Amino acid sequence: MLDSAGVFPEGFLWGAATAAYQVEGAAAEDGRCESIWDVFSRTPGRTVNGDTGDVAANHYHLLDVDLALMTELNLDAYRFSVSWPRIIDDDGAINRKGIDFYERLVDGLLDRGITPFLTLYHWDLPQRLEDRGGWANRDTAQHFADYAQVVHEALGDRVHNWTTLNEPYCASLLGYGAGVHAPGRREPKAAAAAVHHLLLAHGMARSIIRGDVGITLNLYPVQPVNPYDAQDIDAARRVDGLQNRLFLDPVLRGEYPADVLEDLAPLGFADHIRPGDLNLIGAPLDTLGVNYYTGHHVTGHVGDRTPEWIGSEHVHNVGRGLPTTAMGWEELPDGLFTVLNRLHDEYPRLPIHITENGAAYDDTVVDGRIDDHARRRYFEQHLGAVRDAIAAGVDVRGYFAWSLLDNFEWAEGYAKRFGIAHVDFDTFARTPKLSGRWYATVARANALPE
Ligand code: IFM
Repeated sequence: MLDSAGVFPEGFLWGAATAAYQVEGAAAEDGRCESIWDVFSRTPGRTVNGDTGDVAANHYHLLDVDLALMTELNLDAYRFSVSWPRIIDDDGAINRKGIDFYERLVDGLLDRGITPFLTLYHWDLPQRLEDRGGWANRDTAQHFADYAQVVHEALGDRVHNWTTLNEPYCASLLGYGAGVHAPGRREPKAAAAAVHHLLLAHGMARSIIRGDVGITLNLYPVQPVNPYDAQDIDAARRVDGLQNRLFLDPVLRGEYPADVLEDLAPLGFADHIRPGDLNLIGAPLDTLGVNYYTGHHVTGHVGDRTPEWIGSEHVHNVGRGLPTTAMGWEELPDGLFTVLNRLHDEYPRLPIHITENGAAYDDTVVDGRIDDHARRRYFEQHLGAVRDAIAAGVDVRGYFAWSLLDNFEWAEGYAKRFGIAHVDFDTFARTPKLSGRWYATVARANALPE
């Protein structure tokens, strides 16, 4: 519990997060093979300016610089993802050089007293597996479990905190349904299959890994535009179903929500579920990772209502006149409190880590400084919501700012900057922004300023 207004519980972890494809670069070095994001981003028209993660923030070559940056920012913990295509080569063999990189990273963190939080899958599926159907193919779950075992054998003696998947919603529905993320497929049936196979992969990996194991979900409060309008109410139910409950319920309760199963029936969703799957998927976890950015305020008066609706843009947001970030996402700090309280009230309770929270803004560099007051305010407001949730009894153990560095923001390329440290993409110089320096003081004090 909190002892005074702005103070966080003792031992609360202050971290920052990145993901392999977004920061590492070195896409064709040391035996790394192609991922779906290499292929997708090189396909004309898929990313803003045709940007790719080939070089990204050059983190692979600037590891020591970035470790020093973490120390400068007073981080207790660093959340990163392992690149599957660096670990297993196209012949299915273990790539020692890929493992070496993560050993250097983990050892460097431990030497500095920074706790590693390792995510096994942050969207960079090896392209060779996509060529065999990707996440729409059940076999991919077994391949993931085999890869998880390799990483666990290499790093399990030093890494205690494990996340199986990051945001399976995006990997399945945005990648295979809406087609705006890799592999860029617009196949609602494949998207439905991908949901289950990703969750199965989570369950299989969970049964292998020892330590503190969790999954990271991107969660949203969802409200109907008109709470008295049946179509808006149903849209809110469906969006909440797809974004939140389709992932929370199997993982935390061992069952899919009945209404979502019904919505997805025309896509043959249930045909993918085999006996025993939900026992694996619903095996108890040690923590839940929550990524939070914004909320949804939805209408049911526009959009596709055919059985294939999950393949289209299925969230029809209506602005509430709130400030928005450069992504066009409404700033809704109270929504983080709502999400955390909902977890506390409606699901079996377990420790929670906020594994991502942050915002893109159009930063400007003036005399070498990036005075990103809007981002600082965003962090302050959202951390206030976390603190309020803890005061209300929710067991939140840590918070990871997204992101440590400006990086490759997927389909948005380098046009959107989320870093608490600025990256000059010509020189790769890192400069802590005002928000980063502020975050460092909060981390050191374990408290928000009065
Ligand atoms: O950059 C992404 C991250 O990879 C996953 N969560 C949301 C972030 C901002 O869009």
